[in-house]
Amino acid sequence: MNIGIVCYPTYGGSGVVATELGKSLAERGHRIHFITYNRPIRLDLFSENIFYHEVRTPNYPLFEFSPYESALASTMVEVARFNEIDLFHVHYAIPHASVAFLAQQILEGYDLHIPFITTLHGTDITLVGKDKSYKPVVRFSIEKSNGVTAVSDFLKKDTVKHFGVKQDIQVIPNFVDTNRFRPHNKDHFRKMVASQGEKILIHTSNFRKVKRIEDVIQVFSQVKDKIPSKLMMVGDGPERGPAENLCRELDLCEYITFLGSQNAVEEIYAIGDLFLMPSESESFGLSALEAMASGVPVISSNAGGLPEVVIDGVNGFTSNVGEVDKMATDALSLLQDVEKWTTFSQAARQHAEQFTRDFIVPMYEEYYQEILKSYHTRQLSST
Ligand code: GMT
Repeated sequence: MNIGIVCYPTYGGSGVVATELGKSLAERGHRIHFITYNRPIRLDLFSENIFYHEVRTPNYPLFEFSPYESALASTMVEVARFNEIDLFHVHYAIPHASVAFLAQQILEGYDLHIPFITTLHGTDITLVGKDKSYKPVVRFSIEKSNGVTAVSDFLKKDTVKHFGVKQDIQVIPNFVDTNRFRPHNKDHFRKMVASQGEKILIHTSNFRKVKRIEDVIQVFSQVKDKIPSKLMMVGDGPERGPAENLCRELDLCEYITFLGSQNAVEEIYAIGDLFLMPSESESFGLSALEAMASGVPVISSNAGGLPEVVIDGVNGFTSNVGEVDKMATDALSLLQDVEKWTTFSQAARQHAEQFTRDFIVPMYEEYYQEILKSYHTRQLSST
């Protein structure tokens, strides 16, 4: 199949999922055309089945904002016309779903009939999508999508509740490459980070308000008061500056390392003892899943779809948003009890195996076939 994938190429979870999906589909013999405004961050390999088309948004003094939507729709049209695209798969509804609809309409004029599938990832529904500045377009473009998937049951329910869409939304959870993310002994690296045998706590995100970075530091502060420990902060974003300030105020700089955005996150998870994710809202929590596949138990909030990934009292602990004291107590209960930690670590890996790439990617392939079939059947009956 020739598939056009549209996504944000940055460090956000939706771009990671889209890129990993495209890479897996290419390995399975499909020809994948990524259409993005930069090379996707995890698109780090050469493959005869992978093509990358950059969306260029030429500027003009009249534009306060470059018209990304028009440039993207035009690129999708060009890619479809000359590469025999069978289907578009767009990730993150805003603005990719409405742009896909526009591209589809333009392509009809060339007698090309190409369905598109929209994958909802989280903030496109739970945060940004609900804003009245975007809501009518988000609802319209979901309804116009030929297929819609959501990364968790929670997200599906939230979409139906807030947008009242009648469409059948297929839940296809996020996935992890369990060969790449796995528990392994990295003693030398561990000693570099924690030379005195300190426990290592990890947080990864795009440092947005919704991630509650302050809670990460407050939980760590309480843990560090009780046992020698270090915190590794991976990623970057608007909340990094305020987080670094808080570390200075709490006199914790010596114990916390801000690593910035990293590609080889599996190396970091492999030396972790706990992963912290106290998010205000989280449709799935892909980085929690990657940590779990590496055998790292998770301390998280119970927001959104997180309880579908982190099973409270089994492979980690969940708490209400903002319950910093409880999160710290739960963290200590694992870090101070080797036997309990080992049980949780094994359970984390086991649970992550249910979301393995080889199991989830075929679900997308089946869904593509289903949508192609129903779309073309409808096309035929309308002519
Ligand atoms: O806010 C982010 O974490 C980025 C955002 C994105 O779309 O790039 O992530 C969302 O999609 C991820 C992949 O499906 C999910 O794992 C994250 O839970 C989700 N983020 C939120 O819901 C806040």
